[in-house]
Amino acid sequence: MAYESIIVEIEDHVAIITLNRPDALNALNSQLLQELSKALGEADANDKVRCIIITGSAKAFAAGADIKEMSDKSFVDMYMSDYFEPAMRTISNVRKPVIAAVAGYALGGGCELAMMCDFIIAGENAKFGQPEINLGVIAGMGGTQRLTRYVGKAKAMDMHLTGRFMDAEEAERSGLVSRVVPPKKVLEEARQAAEKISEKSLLASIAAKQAVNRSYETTQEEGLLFERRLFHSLFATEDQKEGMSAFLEKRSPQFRDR
Ligand code: CO8
Repeated sequence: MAYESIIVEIEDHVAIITLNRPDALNALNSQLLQELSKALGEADANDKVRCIIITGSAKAFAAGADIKEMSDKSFVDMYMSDYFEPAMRTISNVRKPVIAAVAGYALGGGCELAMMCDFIIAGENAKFGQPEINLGVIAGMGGTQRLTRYVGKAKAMDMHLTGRFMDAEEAERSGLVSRVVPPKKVLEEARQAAEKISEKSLLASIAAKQAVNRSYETTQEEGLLFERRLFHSLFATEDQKEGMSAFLEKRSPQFRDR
């Protein structure tokens, strides 16, 4: 399918999805989110792809949901269409690892989209924020829930109530992003991380992702049991035998996702 609001490239085992609405700082509208969720579904189903990167431009990852598209909508429009919900569900249910490579603004829905990814690599110029309060609304794509879990109540409340932006240094210090690099190196850093992930067994990567995500959904005891059962189940795979044999034989493993 030809996309208009995103660009999809597959390099080796990595699908790179670039948000591409430069005139609107990659604001997220219905079309972009539908295209993004379709592209993510295709990448998830593509056997060649082992890791996915979502990125934007040097100035903006995404400056939020498209205010022009939303401004005239009524409660009934929003409620009956369950605005953005199907796309958000698809995006956050991708099974393969997804990295957000963020340079510039990641605001509102843009910050929320980055948080739907498995981890965020940020450029030094990145700015995260939930400025919806300035528009007379609140976050609607998970910002009150995910940001609070990732950076804690104090900073989440501060950002949601004042609308202030968090720079990359503060975001790394607060646990929102995993790495900060010079803006020009954001995509390269994400690509290197994606290539490293692509070398692993995809079975183990998916299990790791599911287990970490489960920690946000359940008690520690249940989470520990879930982790243990996944760990046990990986002993049914050829990749576990290969990984451990390779270590003992002092060679690199050749994982086959079996
Ligand atoms: N929506 C639509 N257009 C936008 C958006 C946006 N979110 N952000 C920027 N643009 C457009 C501007 O209108 C402008 O277009 P034009 O040239 O046609 O006037 C162009 O992008 C460039 O923007 P600026 O001229 O404003 O650029 P600056 O460098 O001066 O400022 C900022 C950059 C600070 C990022 C500024 O553009 C800004 O504050 N943008 C809005 C940020 C914001 O409020 N985001 C939150 C939006 S609401 C939201 O995300 C809710 C998500 C929940 C949805 C839930 C559904 C269930």
